[in-house]
Amino acid sequence: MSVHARLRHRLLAVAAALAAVALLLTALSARAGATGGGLKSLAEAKGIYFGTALTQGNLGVPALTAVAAAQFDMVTPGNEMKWDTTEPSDGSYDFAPGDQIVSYAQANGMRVRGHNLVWDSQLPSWVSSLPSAQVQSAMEGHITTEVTHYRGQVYSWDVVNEPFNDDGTLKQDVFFNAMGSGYIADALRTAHAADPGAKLYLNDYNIEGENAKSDAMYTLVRSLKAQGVPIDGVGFESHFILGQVPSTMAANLERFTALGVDVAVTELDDRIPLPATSADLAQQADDYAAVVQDCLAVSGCVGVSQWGVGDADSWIPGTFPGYGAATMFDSDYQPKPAYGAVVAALGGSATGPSASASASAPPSASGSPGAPAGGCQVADSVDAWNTGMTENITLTNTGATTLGAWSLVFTLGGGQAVSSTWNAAISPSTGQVTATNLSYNGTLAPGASASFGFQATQTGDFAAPASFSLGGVSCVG
Ligand code: G2I
Repeated sequence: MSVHARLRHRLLAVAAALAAVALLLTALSARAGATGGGLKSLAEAKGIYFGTALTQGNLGVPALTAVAAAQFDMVTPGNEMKWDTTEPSDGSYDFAPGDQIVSYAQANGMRVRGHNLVWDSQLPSWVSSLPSAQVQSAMEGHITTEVTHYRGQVYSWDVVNEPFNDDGTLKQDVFFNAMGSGYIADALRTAHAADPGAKLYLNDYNIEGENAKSDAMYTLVRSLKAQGVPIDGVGFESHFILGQVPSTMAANLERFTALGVDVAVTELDDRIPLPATSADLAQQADDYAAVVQDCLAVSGCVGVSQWGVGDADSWIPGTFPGYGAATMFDSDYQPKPAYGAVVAALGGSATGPSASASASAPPSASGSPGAPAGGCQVADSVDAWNTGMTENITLTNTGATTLGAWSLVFTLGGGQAVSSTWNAAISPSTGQVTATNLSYNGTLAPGASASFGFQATQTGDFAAPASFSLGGVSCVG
């Protein structure tokens, strides 16, 4: 071979290798069902962030960190910045676990929500048993040392965490008992002095809708603002139960922003009584979409964070026995319907899988592709607002044979036009349409279900899709 021919041969080999890598990466992202830039790039295009909680243990799980790095641009340490970790005994500090989370975040282009400085839980006993006269200096010393350590490295601090009882009274914890309600202003002023650049938050749960507890938080924030206390934001934890996202959430967030503070969804999850059915997962998709839509509807809502990456990492099963499946990713880090619904709510479409659906044939199982070989059942739910709607559909194979692929035909209401899809390809966008499985959800054993959905624009007709059929046979509603 001449020198030129050898060079050409080598270049071709390199080009072929690069093409193979590109193909592999495309296939991998399609399998993950992820949009190219993940939730974070869709969120950033809307002017918000999308975060997750991470613990030190999580950093050693490659499947978890792959999803975290691809999807999220904000990290909250799950436990590593809490008082019991950072100052387990008086004046002796350990920032190594928190530093590890911060390094991971920095290496992956993510910001950090510092969590948290003052809380009655995960509080070492040396603090809770201090004589009242020593509590203020212990609190101020802890805040000053920790905030100074992370100065310039955190986007925000949850300065006081969960100060309220559900009835709107302040918890009678060691801080309140020593200093009265003034401990909150004191904590905020102390944090501000240590890092004037960090956004300072109060964070709590069960304040997402309008109720006695959120009224109390509202009154507190209004009074802090009136006194010139440095407070920048309120965190709404958003630990929801399936189907119970409060309808007043957007209005509630809005009233806080009118006080001149940011708001954020800080610890989102949505717990399901186990085992989760496909209808539950469709409801969960609606719940997640509703929360994201509520944040997007409020101009001072700066971002949404989920509490943990996948169902395997969630605190829910340990704290609420019988409940789980609370996140957007299953225990193998595969996206659940809630993920697709959030993608759609953020204005994206799960293009990865759609693109690959036509390119790669679904794995063939017994039964001819698309033929019902028995029957089908469809459960659907629609969530409409003035100009749009989100629809989640669960198709169940009620026949006796396994389907190797499926194509579900149905009819949209007048004026509805599909703008984005998840877990299926849909065409055309109006009138009678066909939803076709993607590469990863074509196989449906008898009794098995596939959930998919779409977002549509509409002009006043909110009607759910109708006349479902599979292979020319009508499905049971
Ligand atoms: O409880 C859920 C969250 C509610 N809002 C504040 C968050 O900080 C809180 O997070 C959770 C962590 O996800 C859990 O991981 O806070 C729990 C404690 O209140 C954390 O659980 C604790 C366990 O209870 C301890 O037994 C364990 O030693 O985690 C500790 C560290 O793994």
